[in-house]
Amino acid sequence: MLNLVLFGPPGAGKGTQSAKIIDTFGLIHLSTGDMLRAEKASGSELGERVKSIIAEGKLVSDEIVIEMISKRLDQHADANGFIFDGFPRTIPQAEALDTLLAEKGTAISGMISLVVPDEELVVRLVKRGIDSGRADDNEETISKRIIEYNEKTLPVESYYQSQNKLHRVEGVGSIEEIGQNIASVLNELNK
Ligand code: B4P
Repeated sequence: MLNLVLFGPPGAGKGTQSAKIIDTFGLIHLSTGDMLRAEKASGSELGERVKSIIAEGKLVSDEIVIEMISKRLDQHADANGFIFDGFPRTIPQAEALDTLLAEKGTAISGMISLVVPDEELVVRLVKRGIDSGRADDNEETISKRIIEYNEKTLPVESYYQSQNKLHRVEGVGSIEEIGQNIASVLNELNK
């Protein structure tokens, strides 16, 4: 199985690059951001609870996102592999993912960490906010998301580095070029 963690700050291009990778490598795409937005849109009780957390640029609780991922892994028991997009975002989430995969006799193959400077992230996300109307893509919330990322999420990169699974990829350039650089890493991991 090829199980990939696609990592990076908000707006690094995780969602954008996932779309390309799933087609090429036949992986199941699990994006906690997409799952949480679907909950919000459905008007469920969980959706109501996470709405204000996302609007404030904070992270949703580990318990909620781990439960969502666990359910999806069970639903796709016969998958070729998974791409985890925007998950894990904290060390407890990374530890929980290792446990869930070990229970299924598999493990993370590697982490791709997209490297993008803060100024570029703000430009991209403000533009997306204007184009798509996503409520958390405004300058104030974007700054809070970047602070939250630096405090709680960045340590996850070291977690995978200590397992010799970290692969940093330059996240500035054309979407195609970045996609090719990611594909070269995945081809190595898939051997
Ligand atoms: P996410 O949905 O994961 O959002 P993101 O980090 O903003 O997006 P991503 O990096 O995928 O950027 P994209 O490709 O779209 O999270 C949203 C919120 O959900 C979080 O703030 C948090 O509250 C909550 N959440 C999610 N997962 C959680 C978890 N595990 N634990 C707790 N809370 C969680 O790219 C952004 C823009 O850049 C796009 O407009 C794109 O077109 C553009 N772009 C992409 N690549 C480009 C390139 N090479 N050049 C120029 N522009 C590019």
